[in-house]
Amino acid sequence: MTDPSDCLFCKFVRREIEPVVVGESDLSLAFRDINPQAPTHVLVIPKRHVADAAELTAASAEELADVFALAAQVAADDGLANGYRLVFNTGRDAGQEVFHAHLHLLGARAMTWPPG
Ligand code: DGP
Repeated sequence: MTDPSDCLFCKFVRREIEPVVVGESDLSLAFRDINPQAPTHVLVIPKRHVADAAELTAASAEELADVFALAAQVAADDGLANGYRLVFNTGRDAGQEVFHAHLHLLGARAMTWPPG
């Protein structure tokens, strides 16, 4: 497991490194992805360190719900009235690279299905 003191996204939460923050609650933080795959590409994370969506779900329904609520708030703020995509890459086969759970919010372009 990643040590929270070494975790990039924990450093964002502690503001040791400043991401481009677009939303925040007591439990969650939303910031723009450094390598955007859509005009809107935001990552929403629980402030507490958990590795992935499965761990987040097992740990706290409140924190899980808060991540989704903040994503909906950011989508509304970004004017994504025509829709958007929410993705938790969970584990290496899914392409997860950062092992602090994060919900991708993608929007402002038409999406294709299935994802690669
Ligand atoms: P995933 O593959 O699901 O683990 O997605 C990790 C995402 O994290 C990826 O879309 C790029 C993003 N990311 C990685 N490093 C940084 C960073 O330093 N700043 C920001 N804002 N995003 C980052």
